[in-house]
Amino acid sequence: MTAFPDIPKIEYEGPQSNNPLAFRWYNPEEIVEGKSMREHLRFSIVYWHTFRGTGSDPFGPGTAVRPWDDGSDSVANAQNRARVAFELFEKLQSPYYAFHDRDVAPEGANLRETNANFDAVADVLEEEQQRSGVKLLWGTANMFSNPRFMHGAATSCNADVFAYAAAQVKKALEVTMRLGGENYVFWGGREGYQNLFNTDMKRELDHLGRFFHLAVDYAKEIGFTGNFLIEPKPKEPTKHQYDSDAAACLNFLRQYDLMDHFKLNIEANHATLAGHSMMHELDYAGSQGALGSIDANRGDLLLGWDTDQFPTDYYQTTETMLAILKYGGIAPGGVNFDAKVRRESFEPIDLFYAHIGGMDAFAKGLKIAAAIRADGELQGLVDARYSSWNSGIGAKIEAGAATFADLEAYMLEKGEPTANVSGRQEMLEALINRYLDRC
Ligand code: XLS
Ligand code: CA
Ligand code: CA
Repeated sequence: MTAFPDIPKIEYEGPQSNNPLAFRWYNPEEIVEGKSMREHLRFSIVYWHTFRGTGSDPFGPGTAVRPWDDGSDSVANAQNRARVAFELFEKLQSPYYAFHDRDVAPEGANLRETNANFDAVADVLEEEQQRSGVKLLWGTANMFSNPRFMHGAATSCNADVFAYAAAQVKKALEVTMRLGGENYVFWGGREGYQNLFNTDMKRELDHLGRFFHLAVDYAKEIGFTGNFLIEPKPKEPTKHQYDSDAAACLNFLRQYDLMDHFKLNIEANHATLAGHSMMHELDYAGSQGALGSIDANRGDLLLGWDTDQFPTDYYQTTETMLAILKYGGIAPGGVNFDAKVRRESFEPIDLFYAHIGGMDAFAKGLKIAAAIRADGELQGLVDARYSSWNSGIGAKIEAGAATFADLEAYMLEKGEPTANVSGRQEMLEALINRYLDRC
């Protein structure tokens, strides 16, 4: 039984290919900076958009045609869907996938039944992982869709909801560990507020800190050694999410003494919603040793919400790969396509076109970034820009060996700073384009 009878395994055909069912840039075995593209990019496909997305929007119902799905909430349908998912992962040569607990298995009448459903589908996921060699990049718990989470999960005003969320994460961690998941993600779906008049922010933040400590303790207890990742997002569904951007997350982790246990999962569309670029968020996290993984997608310049579109812009993938290479790679994280096909792209084959385009855009971004690094021209200009810090007064300040009084004495003697030099922004932007042209 195949769900995609007309779609072959997607192979690399090179940049000249006109075949939309072939890779033009993603050549898994190709070596870049001493590692294969497969190892650099660690692509992952998400279960939620690709297998549970229907194309519905606030103005109309789903449009997606998914012949393998009987539309029911049965465990049998979920198990069958899991087998179809692995056919797609394999055909796209994706080494990883990621899921929420509720994407893969339906909720039952109570927590006990829900957990049993999850186990029954995890049996199939385990079997399919073993058969295909596709691995789990990360698991997570959906603590935002069910109405019980209307006020949040760990930050709910209702203590019972905190307890339910704890039980849910406990189970999701167990299943993630059973499936060899290399990371576990916390995206604070409704961990924020709509209105401060009814919100005790301090108490909610304390509860969130407590929740993460409980997760760390339980991971230790069961021997889960994967990375814990927090995924920043500034808003949607709440007007303010506590994990609003990389800086807010890192401040929170420090405040609650969690820095040793968490890194960040940076998503492109969330960065732009926060008023930052993806490169900014990656640099912010990376410079503090907290870059864990990325959710690869993009927003739309003209739409102010989380559109989760597939990344196709070479400029953005180049920026992203420059940051990833700068911080020594993304493993054990990956490039996870948290992206969905548009409502109008309703046929199964669109799932393939979308991922191929995204994978190619990242492979090309990797090649461009590696070429920029190999020539060293960009880095040379940055190094020169900061050269005043390498000796003399700059080196003294960096070493912590200069007081305010020393600096005053230095400047009284010198009179005026050495003349500034141009930042050369336009020249550098043209330089980046040169590499985009040539790769
Ligand atoms: C939603 C988030 C979500 C997380 C996983 O905006 O991107 O999908 O990645 O819960
Ligand atoms: Ca995401
Ligand atoms: Ca998103």
